[in-house]
Amino acid sequence: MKFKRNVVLAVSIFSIIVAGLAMIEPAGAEKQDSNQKYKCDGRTHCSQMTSCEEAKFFIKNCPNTKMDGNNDGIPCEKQWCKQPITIEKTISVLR
Ligand SMILES: [Ca+2]
Repeated sequence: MKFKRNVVLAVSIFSIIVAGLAMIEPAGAEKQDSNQKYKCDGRTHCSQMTSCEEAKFFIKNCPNTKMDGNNDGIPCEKQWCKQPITIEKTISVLR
């Protein structure tokens, strides 16, 4: 009788551990998802982007993007990834 009770106890402890692990795992998966901020969803144009970062992700990872016309690796220079027209340059012109 006593032995059986121990088995029951062991089984319930085991299932608590399993349940615990099951709870941990989705949390880990969620973390991975948040690393992957963007995903290819068929958008190809700068006007459909919301940031330079997003546009960069798309030209790197997604097919058929039309956001880097001059192929310099920087998408959407006009809308999102504005080249910093440096203050230094402006100053040197003023000088
Ligand atoms: Ca470009």
